[in-house]
Amino acid sequence: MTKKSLVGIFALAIVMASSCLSLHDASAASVGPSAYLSFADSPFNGGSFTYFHLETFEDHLLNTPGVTANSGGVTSVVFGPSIHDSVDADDGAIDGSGLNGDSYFSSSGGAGVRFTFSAAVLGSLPTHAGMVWTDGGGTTRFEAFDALNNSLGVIGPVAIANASFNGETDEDRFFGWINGGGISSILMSNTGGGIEVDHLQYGLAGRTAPVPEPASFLLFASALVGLAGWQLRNRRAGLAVWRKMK
Ligand SMILES: [Ca+2]
Ligand SMILES: [Ca+2]
Ligand SMILES: [Ca+2]
Ligand SMILES: [Ca+2]
Repeated sequence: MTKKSLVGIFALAIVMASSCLSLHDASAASVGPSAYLSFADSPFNGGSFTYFHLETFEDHLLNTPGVTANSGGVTSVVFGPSIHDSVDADDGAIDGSGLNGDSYFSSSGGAGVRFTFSAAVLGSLPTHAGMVWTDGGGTTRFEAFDALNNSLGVIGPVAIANASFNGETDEDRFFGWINGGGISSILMSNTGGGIEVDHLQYGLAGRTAPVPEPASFLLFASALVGLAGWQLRNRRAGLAVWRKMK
């Protein structure tokens, strides 16, 4: 093995190792905020997905597969039977009010609500994830995280909240992210009062097989380095034998 090819193997190993440490796909992009009165307004509506889940909370449960929340609960359960701020269409009529639908509520808007996805349950982390902010105070902020839990970026803070907490839907906005390398969680917060969100949605697009885990990339890269080292040792041993024979 020549010195040149050894350098090549080392370079390849470094590229492979570094590619697994950065799981931000070149096509990664934020989506929104955009006005949202029904799923027809979703930027993800009509996309081609291997799987796609939409949680409207109209069954009063957070029970779409492979997702958990770090705080709060379904509004009708943790807040009470009235003053819900659902996505407008969920009560059967786009009429400027979400009072008769259900949503997801947490009492600390500042801490926000983080939804975390399970690759084990879903087969692969979603490449598309988002939710609709429906109520709260102050300014609103959305953040998404990649497969290694590094931030993909932040949308906002944006001033979208009106001064009322009575189910109005003209303030409701969709926030989301797309990342080919997978999204592990999304976090929504606002600076005043509680927070209410709805239409949590997430899907896998653009690939059908799971992305190899970082560990296997590292294993492959270190195997290449090991092979290069073995070749180098063999070459030196060969040279020593050849010199002795001379
Ligand atoms: Ca709803
Ligand atoms: Ca309505
Ligand atoms: Ca609202
Ligand atoms: Ca409001």
